[in-house]
Amino acid sequence: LLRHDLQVALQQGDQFELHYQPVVEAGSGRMRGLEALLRWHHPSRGMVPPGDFIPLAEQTGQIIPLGRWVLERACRDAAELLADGRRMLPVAVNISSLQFRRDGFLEGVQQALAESGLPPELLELEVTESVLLDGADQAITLIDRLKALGIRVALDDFGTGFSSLSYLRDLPIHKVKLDRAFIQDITTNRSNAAIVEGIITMSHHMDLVVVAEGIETREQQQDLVRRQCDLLQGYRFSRPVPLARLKALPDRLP
Ligand code: G
Ligand code: G
Ligand code: MN
Ligand code: NA
Repeated sequence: LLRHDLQVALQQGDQFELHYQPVVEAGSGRMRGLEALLRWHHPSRGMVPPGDFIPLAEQTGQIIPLGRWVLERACRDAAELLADGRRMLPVAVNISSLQFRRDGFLEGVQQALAESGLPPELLELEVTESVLLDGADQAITLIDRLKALGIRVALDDFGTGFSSLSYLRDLPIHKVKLDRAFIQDITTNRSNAAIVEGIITMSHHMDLVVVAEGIETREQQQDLVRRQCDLLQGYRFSRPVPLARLKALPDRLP
């Protein structure tokens, strides 16, 4: 049923919306980037969270047109922010592994950039380690090609799932995003604190930028500043918000 509804939504287009969550500089709270997060306003069920329909869209292949829509909209919105003149913020788009590995992905990205006029340096793609699933070499080649175009790639949800430390070494990525599972209890759980500290140190030695996700408290922020984390994201600074509300946020959060 949801599958059919998703098909209708894809044809109509106006049931989807992107919300944007700020990513801030750890110490100052200054806005340094955005992550685009997909929202589906279902005509009868109301808001369906992405966790409920992204896996379905991956199963049915609908993630391809859906992912394309997200990419195009995010590029247009970021170009609009740039044109407004007040802010030059890179926008990060979550890319499903299926979408990433599909023929023509790179061309689709280039097209979204060309149509929106967004400079490639302002687009970031968030992938998870599952892009390596069948064929690490292919993923590495693709990331290299994106990089050559000026597009950055971040490794999302790092530290959970099947993340291997060797991915940090082998993938030509720009940034690592620490999963919020490590952040939640960082001020009380010494093991999680040790893992976070280790990943930050290691990433910096590899010239990778580190983002911690799911920051909700001032204590968590202070802890991560002390551990030299570069960027932070979480409800402490802002929830994901529609573009209009994002535009109204101050440059410095919270
Ligand atoms: O706010 P949050 O509920 O938005 O997101 C839940 C999950 O859905 C996260 O893992 C996030 O990466 C994923 N997600 C959100 N938006 C998108 C999107 O546009 N594409 C893909 N592939 N995943 C997304
Ligand atoms: O997997 P990914 O990192 O793309 O998912 C981001 C998800 O995390 C989104 O669902 C977003 O709404 C959620 N999120 C962002 N900030 C916070 C936070 O501070 N606390 C919690 N619990 N969730 C958050
Ligand atoms: Mn993400
Ligand atoms: Na994440």
